[in-house]
Amino acid sequence: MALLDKIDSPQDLKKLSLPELENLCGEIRQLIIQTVGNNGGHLASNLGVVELTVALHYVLDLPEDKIVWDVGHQAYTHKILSGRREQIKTIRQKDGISGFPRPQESPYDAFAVGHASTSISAALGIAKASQLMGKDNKVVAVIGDGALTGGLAYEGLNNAGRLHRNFIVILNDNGMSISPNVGNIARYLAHMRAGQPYLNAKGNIERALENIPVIGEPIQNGLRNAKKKVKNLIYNSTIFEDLGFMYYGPFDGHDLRTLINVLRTVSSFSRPILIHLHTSKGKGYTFAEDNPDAFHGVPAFDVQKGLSSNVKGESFSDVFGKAICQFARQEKRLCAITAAMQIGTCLTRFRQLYPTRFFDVGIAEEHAVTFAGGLAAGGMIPVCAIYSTFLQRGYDQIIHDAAIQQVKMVLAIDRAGIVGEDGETHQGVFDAAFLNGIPNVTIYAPAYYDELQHFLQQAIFETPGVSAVRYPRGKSLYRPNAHVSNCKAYSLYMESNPKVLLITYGRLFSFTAKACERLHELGLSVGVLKLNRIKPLDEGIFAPALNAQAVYFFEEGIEMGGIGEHFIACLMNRGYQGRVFLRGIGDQFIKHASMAQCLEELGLDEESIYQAVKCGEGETHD
Ligand SMILES: Cc1ncc(C[n+]2csc(CCOP(=O)(O)OP(=O)(O)O)c2C)c(N)n1
Repeated sequence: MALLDKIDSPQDLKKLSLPELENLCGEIRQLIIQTVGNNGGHLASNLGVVELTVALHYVLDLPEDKIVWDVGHQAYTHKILSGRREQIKTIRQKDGISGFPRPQESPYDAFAVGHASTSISAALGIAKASQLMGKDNKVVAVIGDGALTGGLAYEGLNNAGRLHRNFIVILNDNGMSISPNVGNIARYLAHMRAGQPYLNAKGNIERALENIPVIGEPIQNGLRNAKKKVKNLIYNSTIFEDLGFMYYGPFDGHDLRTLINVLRTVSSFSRPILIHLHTSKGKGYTFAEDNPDAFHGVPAFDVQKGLSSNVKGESFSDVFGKAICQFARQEKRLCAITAAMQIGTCLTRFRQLYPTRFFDVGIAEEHAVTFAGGLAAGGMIPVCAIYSTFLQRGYDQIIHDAAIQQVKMVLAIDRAGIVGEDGETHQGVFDAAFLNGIPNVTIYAPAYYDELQHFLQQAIFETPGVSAVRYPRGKSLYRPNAHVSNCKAYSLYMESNPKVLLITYGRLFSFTAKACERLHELGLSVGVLKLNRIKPLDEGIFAPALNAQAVYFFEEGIEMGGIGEHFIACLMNRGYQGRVFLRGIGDQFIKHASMAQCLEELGLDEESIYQAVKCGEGETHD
């Protein structure tokens, strides 16, 4: 890593020649591949923006100038070049650096990110603030073609087009979201990239750049002329120009020389600019180039062997994917909707079997929910499979376009609870609380695969209104032999009328049950109430709690407004006088670490649950 060892800040980069910069890109790629091989993370997207990031760091004056990365999953090169080269080996690990930009981590990270399509709006706000404060720094938003399928991106473009200052949006177009990109904007971009007239025009642009050794006015003219040719040959104008941007591209996003020249040139324009780059996801690592969707986000893997070395095993998402195919065979009105997460939510098989009833709507969770509302109003039974964290985007839609409509739809909420390494922006810890207050919504919280299948079936075939079935990331955990789930609204484990009642739902049942077994061995009268339907709470649920001397509620979700708080309020309303203890997630965001480490830190692992009850027990009994 001869060159990279010398780069401690973007200033060091500026000392390198173009060939050195090109070699540096190779070194960065190796470091990223090795790091993701060791730690897991987002590989293909990062390999696609190495040259772009080097060019940005080379041309801009960071951290005075600002780069806002969309999603932020592609910012590894940015981290490596901005003083975090050594720390990159700790990425996504407990106490290490985050897998996404975080201003708390570095002044080079302009905006915290993890969810898609925010970059243009955030960068516009930063640019406007600079303008109001009399600064003339450059502000750049880097957005992928996938993130450009999200409505927020257009809200940003719509407003940014009116700006009277330099404002650069870089469209990193690789034709891929996680899976191949969808929708007509994707087709439009593909047409711009690959159409015959474009190739001629692209040749002209590249020739213009090739032939002009100096930076500045001549290149500007070359770009303008080439752009006019593109315009005249194919379009009256591009959508971006209609929105008030000067459009330049498409350029080869791996051609460092072109990138540097184009960036230098447009940096002097006092207008919003959109630079369209064509990049390859996974560039430089054959396994990822051949299979960019599989290498989008990966667990640790053997760099020499690729992903084949990983044996994954069944997960909740797999079980959902199989179950929904089975139900679709029985029920012809059943539709499945994903917001660009076909692979993650395991809907690939459904797409193959029922292509007309499958909808990948792009990174558009708001649309997904409202579209589902429309499908339901039209007589279909939609199932929206969305990760808990991304469903936050669709909150008003759940209220306004689903619950108020009194239509029947199912929200299959994947990654509900702690997700681990993706960290703050991705933890699925809000959904139970934010859904709990919405009328006409039923929420199921299965802890095991058969329960997921059962409650999904119930939601699809029986429950009226909006049903949410929420299930965690990964595999099902410990299941006590003696506990036979009856798939009712709740079940009791160990003792049906214990003095100490532990209450929980979802994955935490596994830990709570184990803790309960250990407490039982100490001779305590203790049992677990497992909630399967967390909204509405069944009246029968309160009887064992009212009889207990102490009630402990453990929740893998936020405490404030959560199910535990609601349960305890219900208990108090019924005159409960015993001791109550609630442990959920307090007023904080949960940083990246493994799922187990996060749960331990939150006091929601088996040992912490055991200790909490063991220590509190003496006060209430004897
Ligand atoms: C609101 C939201 N929904 C879903 C995701 C999951 N997600 C992360 S990256 C990604 C694809 C992004 O594609 P693109 O913007 O083209 O970037 P690329 O990875 O291709 O470089 C998706 C769907 C997300 N981060 N945010």
